[in-house]
Amino acid sequence: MNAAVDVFKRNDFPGSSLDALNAWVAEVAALTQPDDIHWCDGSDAENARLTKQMLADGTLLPLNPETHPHSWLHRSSPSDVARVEHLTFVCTAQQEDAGPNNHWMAPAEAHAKMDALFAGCMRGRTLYVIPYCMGPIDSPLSRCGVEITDSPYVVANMRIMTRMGAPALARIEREGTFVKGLHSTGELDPDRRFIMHFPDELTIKSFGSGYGGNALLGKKCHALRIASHQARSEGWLAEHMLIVGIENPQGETHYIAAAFPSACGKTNLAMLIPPEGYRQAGWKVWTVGDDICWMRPGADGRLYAINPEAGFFGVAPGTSDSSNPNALATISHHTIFTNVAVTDEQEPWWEGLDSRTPSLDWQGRPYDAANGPAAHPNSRFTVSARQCPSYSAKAEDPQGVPISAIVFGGRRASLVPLVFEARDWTHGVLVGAAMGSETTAAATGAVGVMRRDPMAMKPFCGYNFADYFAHWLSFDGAGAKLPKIFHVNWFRKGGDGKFLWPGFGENLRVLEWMIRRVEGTADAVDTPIGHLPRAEDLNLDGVALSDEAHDLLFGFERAGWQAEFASIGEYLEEFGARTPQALKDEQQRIAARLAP
Ligand code: GTP
Ligand code: SPV
Ligand code: MN
Repeated sequence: MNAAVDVFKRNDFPGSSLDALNAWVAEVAALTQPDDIHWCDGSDAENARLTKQMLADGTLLPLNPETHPHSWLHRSSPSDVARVEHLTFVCTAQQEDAGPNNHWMAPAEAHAKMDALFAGCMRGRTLYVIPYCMGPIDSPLSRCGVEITDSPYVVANMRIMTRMGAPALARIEREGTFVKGLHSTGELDPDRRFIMHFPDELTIKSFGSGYGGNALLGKKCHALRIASHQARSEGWLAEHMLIVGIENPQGETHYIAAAFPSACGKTNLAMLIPPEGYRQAGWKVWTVGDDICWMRPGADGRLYAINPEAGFFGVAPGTSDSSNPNALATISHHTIFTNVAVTDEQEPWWEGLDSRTPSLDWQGRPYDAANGPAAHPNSRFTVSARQCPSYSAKAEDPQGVPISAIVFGGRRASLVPLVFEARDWTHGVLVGAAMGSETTAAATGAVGVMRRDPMAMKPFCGYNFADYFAHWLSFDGAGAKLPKIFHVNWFRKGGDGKFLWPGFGENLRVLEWMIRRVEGTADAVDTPIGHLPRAEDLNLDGVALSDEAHDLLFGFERAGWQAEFASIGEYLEEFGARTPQALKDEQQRIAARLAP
């Protein structure tokens, strides 16, 4: 057993949560039979040791140290490259509490199934104990967890993505509660792979995958599925949202939280660089978070948000000096790349980066266009948020940032205009609940299929969506000063199949309109689906839009929306009597207004 065990084993605090932690570690070790146990302290020395070991055994491959210092490439198993929604379960006592939006298994059955997989699985391996904190260490909004894993790659990623190690352990000792996450890569066999959540026990068991959201348990498993469940009973929200601060030339900053489904633009919007004219005028953009947002009402009635993560696990393809220069600067050193291609000069490469041709594809084969893209479409970078040039000092503020606007959005090739504003909170919750988007490579399965993805939480809500919608509605109480709610669509296509809106940095033009709506200084037209800007209500200086683009981005298509609202009504029915009446009423009110 590792000497570090004794450093942290604190049996001299009987009844403290470290007692519970020690007992759990001992129980897991008895089940999984590791050769060694290592308690992670999060130190540089520990990270250097693990990196050396992973470089020696091929888990990590070196990249060009001149162009990408302290950066490594990891190639995952080709059958383990994305989240697996069909193998992800929420195990509540009653199936109805998980809802039709989740796969469900009875807790006893799920534990038995998982414990059989975990039995003896760490023989010949080291068991790593990773204490971590989601959110700033000293924030009342933060929550701690401990992940046990046999993957050093997971340790290295969790060190970047969370506040990991000794300070988290100290908070766990103080607080007495933590989320238990047990993970093993197993044999990486898709037929022996499950991601199980036990929200009532604050427990996660994940077996058979080493990839992203399946294996870095602080992220989707803890900070969304378990946390959403906790948030419901404790009166807050755990959301799949970026948080960005927009500073106007007067030096005032509005914070915006935006929920887009996986691979639909959160990282990009969180780091956007203002268009030239905006930069000259003095606009600035501050990144608080790119994937997850925990919010709760403050004493003044406003919603305050923290980013529970400390790093970015971002999509590589499409990241370039023109689309997202901040991301490119962020990942120029101390970055782990997963499933990207490499050039002759050992530099990481992906589609959309530049015009070079890579030498090896994501599987390490000589690049051949006949094999498909060089980088996997869901290839990613893991990097500390502190390396981001636009990282906001407020991201470390224990109180969080006040949210002025909430934005929902998806990939919609047709119908949905560039932006519209909900009339009030209830309408906004319906806009979120009715969100639709085309599926992406972030999860295994078909790509480009339109599905409902309420609040971008379809794969991540740890309980019945009907109860989740009711929870959202419940924030509209006495004294609440809630953000305005908007919907955007950066992905509307024209007759030629091309995107009509330039997107990326130009999205600031839409955010400015939202902020001016919040301040009461911008116009809009009332339509049945909400308040729509006319093209002249946005600053479009320097943007060349065709007549078709004008019509489709700012237009309202009554017939199409009638069909959309019929489909939204059917969707709400899927949750039966549990769907909040206020939401059904709102859907019917709008459907009636849409009637010819
Ligand atoms: P997850 O990390 O999976 O949750 O994804 P995300 O929501 O952070 O998405 P991300 O910002 O990484 O963008 C995903 C893909 O969408 C990339 O290929 C981007 O280039 C592309 N994208 C992002 N923003 C825009 C935009 O404004 N317009 C267009 N056309 N594409 C965009
Ligand atoms: C997503 O799919 O929404 C991600 C990547 O952010 S993962 O961590 O794999 O969930
Ligand atoms: Mn995500």
